[in-house]
Amino acid sequence: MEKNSKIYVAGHNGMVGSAIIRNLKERGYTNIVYRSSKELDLRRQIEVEKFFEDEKPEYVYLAAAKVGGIYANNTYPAEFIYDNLMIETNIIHSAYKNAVKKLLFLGSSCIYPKFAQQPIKEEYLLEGKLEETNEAYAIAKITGIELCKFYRRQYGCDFISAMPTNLYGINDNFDLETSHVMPALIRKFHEAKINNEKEVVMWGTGKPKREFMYVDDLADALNHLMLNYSDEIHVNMGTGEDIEIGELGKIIKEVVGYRGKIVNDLSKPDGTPRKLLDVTKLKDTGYTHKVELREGIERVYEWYLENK
Ligand code: GFB
Repeated sequence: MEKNSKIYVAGHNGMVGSAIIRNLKERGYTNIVYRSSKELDLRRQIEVEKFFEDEKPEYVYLAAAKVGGIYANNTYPAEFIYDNLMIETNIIHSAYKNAVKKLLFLGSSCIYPKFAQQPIKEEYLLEGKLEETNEAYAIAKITGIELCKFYRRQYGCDFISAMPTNLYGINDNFDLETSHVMPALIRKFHEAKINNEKEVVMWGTGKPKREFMYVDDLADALNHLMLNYSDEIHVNMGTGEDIEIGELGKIIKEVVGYRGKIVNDLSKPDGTPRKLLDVTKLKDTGYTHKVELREGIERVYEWYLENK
């Protein structure tokens, strides 16, 4: 990938897409194209085909997706499977048709079986039943991996896939219904502090464990992969460390400076008990994460205060 190669970042307004663009610019890439979802509806084949024919990007980052936390995944499964399947299929097929030199597809650690052995190696894909709350999203993301694999096998396309763990960072979605746990808790603790509320409600038992990666670390790792990896097996992206959700709540509470109580809403689902990724493959390419959890939370809270 040359500094003036034409690079298309699909999903540039999202948390991940915007971090990829920041990292590409830091690395000196100058020819980046993108379209907002208003300008280009990636679910519409005809629009995607026209975009690729007109723009002829050489490199593609497929970071566009319908994403959300446990409640959104569980409540809108038809939207999660339809939108993601259409986006992936349209972009991957158009990338093949227009001779894209390399494409990087982004999935999620929820593709693995609910009770996968920990830490989860890439090879454990499709070895067991999925977690029910995000089955629709997981099926769509597994299909994306398989599309890249089979386009590589049949047509020789250099399409690779990365499976990030739970991500957090600036430009996240802070809507309490559709967001992931990290932005939800930052907002809840902050609002409780400002309004002198006695307690903050956390969903579920607080016992599930999650691994969190700061989005700028992910973006750096993705660009590292784009330059150093070419194979049909997808690559796990994470830090190799996880934490109980209850413990995460305590750290966010401290960072925000909230002094009240935490209570658990047991009517809300826990989701998968644990999904710690085995990141040996990523480390073997020479990459390790830089931002530790507490520092990352402090950065996001600072950003939230300035941008909420
Ligand atoms: O981040 P989260 O929504 O997604 O929830 P998943 C993680 C854990 O935090 C769950 C708990 O056990 C939640 O019950 N939690 C506690 C909360 N309080 C809250 C809260 O206020 N809001 C939220 N959202 N959670 C998603 C998948 O799973 O993660 C997606 O549904 C995707 O498909 C994504 O894989 C990375 O980690 O459970």
